[in-house]
Amino acid sequence: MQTATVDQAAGSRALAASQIGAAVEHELRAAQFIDIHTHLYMPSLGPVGLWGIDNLVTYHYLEAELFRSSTIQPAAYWQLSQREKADAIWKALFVENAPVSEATRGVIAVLQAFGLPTESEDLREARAFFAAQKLPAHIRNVFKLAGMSEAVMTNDPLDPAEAPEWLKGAEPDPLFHPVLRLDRILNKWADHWQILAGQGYQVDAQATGKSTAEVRRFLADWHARMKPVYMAVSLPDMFQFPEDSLRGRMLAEAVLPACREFGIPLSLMIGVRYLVNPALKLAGDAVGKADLRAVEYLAREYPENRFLISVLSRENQHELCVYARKFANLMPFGCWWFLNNPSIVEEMTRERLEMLGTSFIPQHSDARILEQVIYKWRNTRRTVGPILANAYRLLAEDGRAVTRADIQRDVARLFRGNFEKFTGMKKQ
Ligand code: FIX
Ligand code: ZN
Repeated sequence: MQTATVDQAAGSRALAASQIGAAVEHELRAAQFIDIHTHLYMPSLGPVGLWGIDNLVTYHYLEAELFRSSTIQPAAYWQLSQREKADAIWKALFVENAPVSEATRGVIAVLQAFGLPTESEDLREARAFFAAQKLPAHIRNVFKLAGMSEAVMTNDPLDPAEAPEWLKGAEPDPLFHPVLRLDRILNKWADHWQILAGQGYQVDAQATGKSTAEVRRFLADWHARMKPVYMAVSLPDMFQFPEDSLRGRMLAEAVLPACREFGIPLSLMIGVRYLVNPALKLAGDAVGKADLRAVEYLAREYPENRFLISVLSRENQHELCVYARKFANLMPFGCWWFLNNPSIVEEMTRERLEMLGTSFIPQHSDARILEQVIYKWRNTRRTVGPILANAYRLLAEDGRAVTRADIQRDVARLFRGNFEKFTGMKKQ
């Protein structure tokens, strides 16, 4: 019989309680994660992808924080060039104040990762460094620093900047997975139905007649073009389903059947209160507690569909865990947006582990700028590590030996396997 390698022997040996923390840290660091929801783009989609220091510093999270620490008003800010915006944010949030918020500290972590100064009065040196980077090699380096193998994109077939790149025939990229994003159809039909009509789909303003069938044909055409790993939509806190509305009919008659036909999940990100402060533009959205009975109905009445679910309100998290215990076709994922702070990530990850074991997806980065994945995944490992270690220590205390092989398998399931199986990227 083939003798077990030293690794296998070591991996199958019971860990002492004092060894568990370091073992978890090691396995989290060694694992290559899949980042299951980002706003990053493969380079073959052209200049839509954001990267570099000026984009990092003008991230909408930081724009919101700027207006609390500077006298500049949004109207005046939006008149500035991007460099002037970045200089204003750097001065207010990084020079005049300590960058202790999650999003400001993240920029510091990125600068540190590239060996750049983190206490400069200006961005001159950082700008020179990023200007010297060649994107494809830079992407590979950033993913390596972040400990991730692939990023899942957000691809909008009605985005005037992105859609033409797909129609030209954007080259697939093994580091990126497409997602068919549906917000303009499901939430902004009035502003977009004429684009579909202009492309030959027989749709109208009220989505009557053949409209939902034609939207399904539109989805089929873009599924063939993009080959998305799932379809996705962001939904308001007031989202209801079933609902006698245009969105309700589009979901029931076009989107859900299409996802079943193509064997891919539908990602529902629920709980946004859009533009509560329109003056802040992309930074103007807020959060509202949703009625998750819509998720309950979808999971129960559409058992052939699979749903990736992320909810934005901290108050919805526990009930989402309960629903995930009732319905295996629900996959809770991530600590989304205003939740992606260690104090809340800790609470959410602990309750998910306690109620779901390792059958959920702990995190996604939601990165909009390439280099953000470096700090967002460093923070996830930093926060989730001790929580996982505690769970294993309790298990050992209660009588079941924990091995490094256990930890390696569980980390792979949490940060890759659950997603690969739920989307069908990897057969069950
Ligand atoms: O709908 C979404 O994909 C949200 O994540 C974004 O719209 C949001 O602005 C964001 O980037 C949050 O992190
Ligand atoms: Zn997002």
